[in-house]
Amino acid sequence: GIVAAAPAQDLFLVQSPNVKYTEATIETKYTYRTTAITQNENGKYVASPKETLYDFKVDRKIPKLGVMLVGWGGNNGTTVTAGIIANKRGLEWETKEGKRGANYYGSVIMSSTTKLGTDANTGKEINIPFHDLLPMVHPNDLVVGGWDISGMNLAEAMDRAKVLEPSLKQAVRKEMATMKPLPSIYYPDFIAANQEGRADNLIPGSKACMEHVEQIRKDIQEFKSANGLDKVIVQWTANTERYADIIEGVNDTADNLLKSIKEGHEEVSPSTVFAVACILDNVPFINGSPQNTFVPGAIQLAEKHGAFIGGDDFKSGQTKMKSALVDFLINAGIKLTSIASYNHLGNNDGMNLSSQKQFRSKEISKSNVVDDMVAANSVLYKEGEHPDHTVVIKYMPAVGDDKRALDEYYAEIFLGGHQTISIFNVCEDSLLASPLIIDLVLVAEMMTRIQWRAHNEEGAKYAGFHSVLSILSYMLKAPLTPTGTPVINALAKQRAALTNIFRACVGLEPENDMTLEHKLF
Ligand code: NAI
Ligand code: DG6
Repeated sequence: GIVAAAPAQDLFLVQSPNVKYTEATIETKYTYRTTAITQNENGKYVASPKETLYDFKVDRKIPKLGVMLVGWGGNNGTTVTAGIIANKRGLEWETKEGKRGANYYGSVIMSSTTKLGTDANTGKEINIPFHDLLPMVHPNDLVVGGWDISGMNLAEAMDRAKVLEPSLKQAVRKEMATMKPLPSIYYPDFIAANQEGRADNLIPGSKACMEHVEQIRKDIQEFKSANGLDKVIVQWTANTERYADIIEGVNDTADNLLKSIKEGHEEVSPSTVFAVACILDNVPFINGSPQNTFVPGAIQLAEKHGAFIGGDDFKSGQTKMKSALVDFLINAGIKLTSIASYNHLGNNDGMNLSSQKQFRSKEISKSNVVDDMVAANSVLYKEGEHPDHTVVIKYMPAVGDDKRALDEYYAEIFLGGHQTISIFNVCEDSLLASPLIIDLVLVAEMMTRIQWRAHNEEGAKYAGFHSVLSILSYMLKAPLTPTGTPVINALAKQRAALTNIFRACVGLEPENDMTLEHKLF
């Protein structure tokens, strides 16, 4: 292997003729193996193993990173901020169940492991924290900021959220009280009318305009320089908006979208204005809510600027279970025939979703999450056949942030029998979503430091991944993918894509569970 510089801070080193470490980079020559299918004249599939050679280059310098949340004063915004402070300070606090300490449970990057390989002597699996696969930012080092239409400081907003234990709140209160969201843009028609009461921290103007775009760009630049940051990532964790109509000449192309913002067209949403501001400055923008922020014009603009975008809608509790369970059922050859998904919650998100247009955005993102698994099984489902699927959300103030999700999965088994699975899932919503916010930031940032090129192209320049970061799918209910490419909802596949792309960047084969070493001797 060509080891130019031992990776002192790294947990492992790859010794291979295809991997080269320099002070600044990890460079790999990677063979991507797929199977190309054609059909011959008899209609028979012909499967041909295919190899494509890529070069990957990883920038090893970990930047000082900032994250700006739109909706910083909300339940997710305050919870993730308090969580990072608690971890940074290694806090412990008393609860009725005894002492609890800060952790990053629920973060796939911080709290899950991945198999590095097999011990050459003992044959045992060696697993390492996911975070150690590549030189990633540590969440304790994140600088958090953001905007909110509500001007409450983060300590008061954390009380309003009713998520954290009083003893934990007490420990972070002083620092949180110094944090105040920047004023934001508020176009009342896009979120529920019941949100009006908290809109007291506003940039003037109630429809899209270039001044709003420019103000957001300025806010990001100022945050960056005030905190001495190398990079910023922006995430929408503000209220779910209604869908924007897609109108020819308005938001269908990048130029039309920019023109519509200039002209103050009423169909441009606040989240799209934030996305455009970020795209223009190459700041990665991730949408954690279900609305169609990324209208075709926004996607085209991102592609033009080579800016990273990702979305939509955090996949935290009920849907994460669904995308694991349905994957299991259908891959077990069990014919799922219906899913009834009901949930009630009592936080501000629930109140916003009690309004029909905003609920509709959520209903759409929660409903399409099994399509790929169904379509992949032509033994169980005929062309166009689909399990019944219904999604109900009710606002129930008493349960606060502790959403109750009740799901019934009804399936057909052997010889006309039935399997009925009933799930009662208490999802502490913001405690499930906060680690996803962190994962999205860490992965999106990492992707800004990975480049690729076709291996055999003489003098070819390295390029970044496609603007639409579908690698973020694991954390999202309705993954945005490059136009015309498949959407993968199955949780296991999403995790495999994330793991194996990261492995490829250090020259390791995809994780496989063949364990032939334990079977062929
Ligand atoms: P929340 O209602 O507590 O927080 C949203 C915040 O956004 C509020 O403080 C509100 O004042 C602010 N806001 C609204 N419009 C704004 C704008 N234009 N600019 C800046 N701030 C604005 O809601 P929560 O629970 O924090 O959830 C946030 C979003 O994440 C919701 O859209 C929710 O549907 C979505 N989500 C939440 C998940 C969870 O498990 N908690 C999972 C999936 C998605
Ligand atoms: C009720 O469904 C409110 C929603 O905002 C969810 O809590 C959120 O989208 C998380 O959904 P899920 O299905 O991933 O638990």
